[in-house]
Amino acid sequence: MKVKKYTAKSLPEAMKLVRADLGSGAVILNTREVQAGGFLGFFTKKNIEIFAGLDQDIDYQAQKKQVKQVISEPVQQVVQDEELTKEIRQLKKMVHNLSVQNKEGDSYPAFVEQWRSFLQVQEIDSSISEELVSQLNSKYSAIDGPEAENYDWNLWLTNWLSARMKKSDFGGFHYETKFLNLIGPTGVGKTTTIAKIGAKAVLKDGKKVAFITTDTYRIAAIEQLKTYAEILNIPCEVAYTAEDFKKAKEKFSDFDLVLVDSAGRNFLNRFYIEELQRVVHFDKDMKNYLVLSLTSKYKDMETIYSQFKSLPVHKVIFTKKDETTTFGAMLNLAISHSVPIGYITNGQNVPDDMFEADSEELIQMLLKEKLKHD
Ligand SMILES: Nc1nc2c(ncn2[C@@H]2O[C@H](COP(=O)(O)OP(=O)(O)OP(=O)(O)O)[C@@H](O)[C@H]2O)c(=O)[nH]1
Ligand SMILES: [Mg+2]
Repeated sequence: MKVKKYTAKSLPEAMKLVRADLGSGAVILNTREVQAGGFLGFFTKKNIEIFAGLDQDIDYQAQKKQVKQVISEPVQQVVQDEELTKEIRQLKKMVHNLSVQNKEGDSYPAFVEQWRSFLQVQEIDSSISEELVSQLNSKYSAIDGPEAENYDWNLWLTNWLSARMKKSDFGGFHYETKFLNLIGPTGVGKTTTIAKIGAKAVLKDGKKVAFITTDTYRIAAIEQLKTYAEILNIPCEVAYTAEDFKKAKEKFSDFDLVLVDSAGRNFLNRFYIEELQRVVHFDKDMKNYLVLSLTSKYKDMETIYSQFKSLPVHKVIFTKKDETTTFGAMLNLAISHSVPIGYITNGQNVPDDMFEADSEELIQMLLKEKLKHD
């Protein structure tokens, strides 16, 4: 490139000189103010100096011609547009597959990152999700290309999660023992769920059912269970002491199912578990179902589960599915602690808003949320 210097009194004037000399293809490289004339620093004038050049590698005339041609040849324009669209599509795909840096510094394609962020939003425990995402990444890299777009990733994830769950004991209570005890934190829906299970046993299965409540902490709690008992026309005993509890058990020894309600307490505190054990005799003819609300935090659920583990907990019931869109906790407990899930409740209506849990269905509940996430 040839570079020339132009000096004028003002910038517009200097630009005029450049344009006249080099034409509209001129490139301005630098402009500066300079002092001109004067005597001993007095009476000086300000001038503008422009350094400009003409890049001879760029054939402006040829470019002009090209533009004219494109305008005068619409067919060629269409071809060019199609090529451009193709290029944009390719670029989009490249961006889609572009690697992004994750927190741990590992690098996954955007497709895998999307799943990773979804699993995080769903509160899948990192001990599970990291392994899942790493294997998903291996699978994705192995397939690669357009086939990856059509691959049934939902099925792949279903199989992966399903293989890690202890499925043998999923589902509801099938009269394997006489006594079913529901325990869990305050307000999760223990009493309502007892009413739902009791109603199903009486109305659908035609069983002889009774209630025992050890929740003498609140008067209203006794009334609540007694009301359900009256509606179902079944007996209900209140056990204030271990002796009362033993007597009630004996009284209902020829019943098909005895549902035991208990007071909701802050079971993060072990004291309340010991308090419960003072009244309820947790022997082997009793199944203990831990009731947890899906609206709670997984870490708290895990702590409560660990506190109760020694009873032991035979199954978990998850309540209030209708009040959340986050289902990771269910899968975390089922996978990390091999806890079978008995029922899921999804509303306040007795007895309708409850269904028996099935491992495949739990996974589908999670995957349905992926559609909303994308
Ligand atoms: N949205 C929704 N609400 C529920 C569900 N199950 C129970 N509930 C409501 O949760 C509230 C508490 O239910 P309870 O059955 O009294 O809970 P609890 O665990 O026995 O409570 P405490 O005995 O006080 O610890 C009530 O308003 C129920 O109607 C459910 O699946 N979904
Ligand atoms: Mg209750």
